[in-house]
Amino acid sequence: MDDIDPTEGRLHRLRGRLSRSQNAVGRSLLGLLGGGDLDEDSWEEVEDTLLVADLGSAATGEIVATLREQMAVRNVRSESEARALLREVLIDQLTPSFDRSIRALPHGDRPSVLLVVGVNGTGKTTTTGKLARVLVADGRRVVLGAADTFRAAAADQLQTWAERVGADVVRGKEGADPAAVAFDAVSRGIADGVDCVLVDTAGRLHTKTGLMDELGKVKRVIEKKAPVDDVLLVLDATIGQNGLAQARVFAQVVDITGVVLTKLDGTAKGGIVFQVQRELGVPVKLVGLGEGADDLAPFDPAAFVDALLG
Ligand SMILES: Nc1nc2c(ncn2[C@@H]2O[C@H](COP(=O)(O)OP(=O)(O)O)[C@@H](O)[C@H]2O)c(=O)[nH]1
Ligand SMILES: [Mg+2]
Repeated sequence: MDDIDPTEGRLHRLRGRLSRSQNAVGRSLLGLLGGGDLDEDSWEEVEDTLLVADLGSAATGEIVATLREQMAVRNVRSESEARALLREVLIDQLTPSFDRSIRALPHGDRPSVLLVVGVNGTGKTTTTGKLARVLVADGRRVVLGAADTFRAAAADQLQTWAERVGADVVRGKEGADPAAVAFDAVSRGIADGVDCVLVDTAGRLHTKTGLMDELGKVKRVIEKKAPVDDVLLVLDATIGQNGLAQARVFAQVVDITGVVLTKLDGTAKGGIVFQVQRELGVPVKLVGLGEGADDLAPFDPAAFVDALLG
């Protein structure tokens, strides 16, 4: 079985990767703000930089307003003063007070249940596998439910992840009812007395009503057995604004409790984090920073902003 990297300090280890992709935003912002006393054109450029980085108009508007006010109030004149102010304003926009813990602790005689949802190819199965590793490394016993029954390959993919860390997988036949597989996985988790059941689901287009209804059913059927503690929506950071439209629909169908933003290693625009949290009112809990088995990190606003500013 695999050795698993300690989860402690992971974000820090992965920070180099994040900052490489994010640096452009930080550099241009600090370049503009660094000298203090900006003219209107420069403020417009600050605004454009934030918009291009996918922060969205609402967050951008607030950030620019606060920066304008505070640059004057604090009489910011140097790059280090500008950096300190910008850091503070950006962290504040990310709502540091959100509870970002993964609700993977068992309840007395019942395991916790986590449901992983999202559009096809965003990284649901990979994230489920990576998360299982983190939990196993933390000493938890985990069962994985392969409720993506559209293709046998999907369950095989999850099974490979599970075997690498010694977790059990519950799967159904190709084409089986995903809700039934999810129910079986939770039943198994209860019978085996594990700490946590992670249910991977099939990717579905948020525009397909039938598939979205099916997802709602998966959740309801699980709840006949045990409450769902965390519903994690997996969003691909590289698709920017589109992720937001997806997020809205998923949130309506299954009550998202947290977001996993994958492929942050592949974009210079991490700004979608700001928009998603703002729109859904739920925290980004985890970020995917690569294809490696241990490239999943807890989201931390301060560390993220530090990476953003380079
Ligand atoms: N670069 C990068 N690739 C990722 C990340 N997360 C997932 N992937 C890749 O995205 C592809 C689709 O992942 P998969 O988990 O099968 O998506 P699913 O259809 O949502 O289950 C795979 O090639 C993964 O290796 C990430 O954080 N960074
Ligand atoms: Mg999958």
